[in-house]
Amino acid sequence: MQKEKILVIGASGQIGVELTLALRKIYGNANVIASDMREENDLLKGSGPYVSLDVMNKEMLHVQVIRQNITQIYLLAAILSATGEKNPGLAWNLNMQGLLNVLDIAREEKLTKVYWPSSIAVFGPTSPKENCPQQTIIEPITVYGISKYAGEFWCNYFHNRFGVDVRSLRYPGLISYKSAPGGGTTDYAIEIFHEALEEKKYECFLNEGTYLPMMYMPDAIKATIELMEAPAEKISVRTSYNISGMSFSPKEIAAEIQKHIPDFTITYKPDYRQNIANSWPQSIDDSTARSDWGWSHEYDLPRMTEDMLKNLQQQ
Ligand code: NAD
Ligand code: AKB
Repeated sequence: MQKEKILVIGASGQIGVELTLALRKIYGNANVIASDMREENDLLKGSGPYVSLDVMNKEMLHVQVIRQNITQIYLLAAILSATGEKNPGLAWNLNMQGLLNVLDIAREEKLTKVYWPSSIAVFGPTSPKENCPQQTIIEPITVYGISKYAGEFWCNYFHNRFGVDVRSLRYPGLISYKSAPGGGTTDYAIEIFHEALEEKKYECFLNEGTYLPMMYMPDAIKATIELMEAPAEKISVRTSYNISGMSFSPKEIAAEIQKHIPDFTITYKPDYRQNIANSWPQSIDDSTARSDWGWSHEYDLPRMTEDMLKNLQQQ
């Protein structure tokens, strides 16, 4: 069997840090190369190789893939929804060209697998709000959502036309305590924990009733690894799979935190991110992922809240 050598691009980000550490446990530290445009995240230091890499520089990326005998790429470099609205051109360029560079190199070098995440941001105001299905009306209103939807079809195209084994998940908002979030609309659900512990109060940039699909990072890492390890014949979706963990509103997560910190208070001051959040579904139907490759989540709101507070207190 071919020995896998993995390149993680965007490894210093919110998902990248935890995914790199999880992959290193499975494939061995030396076989998972972390890379990013920014400096190596402290949590990665000493755990395995790191290279400085700009995914937009296709030539340098290609050189690294050949030099390091890379067989799989996990592409995590992207500009997320809220930051993307501040600089739509930049978001489109990075999110599209970065993916096309990786897919081209994967085809040329016959990589065994590629992972690229999409997002619930592909859905728009005309998609169903409740239990949004795998296949439905998809009319995103953010540049981030447009880039993710286009990216899904590029993945499908490279699979059908060139046989590239590229796999993808539409992550909901991800909640984690290890590394900071990178400029999304769902970031409030992380900020709220830090502020609850440090200030005992939080001013939320979404209004109290804004329900959004969310997932705790351990579930997201589990889903990613399970998808990538599933036999190819189990993968019926070559655009991107819906996956779901929990859904809650700012009011509900605040009430859950108050069970642990009774004097915590929340106020609401919606900004431009409210419009983005309003365009997304409130909950996701992930039955295709469940039946194709056995996906199931572990964390609900109470369990995630307890674990977040425990770990942040220890930090
Ligand atoms: P992040 O912003 O925390 O991390 C992205 C990393 O990419 C950063 O470390 C950044 O320095 C790096 N990067 C940016 N430009 C680069 C370039 N040109 N070359 C190399 N590296 C570059 O993002 P994240 O939250 O970890 O998200 C990772 C992926 O998952 C993205 O595709 C994102 O759209 C997707 N996703 C994230 C969430 C979430 O809630 N975090 C939800 C849905 C989808
Ligand atoms: C964001 O809010 O932009 C991300 C996402 C849901 O893709 N967390």
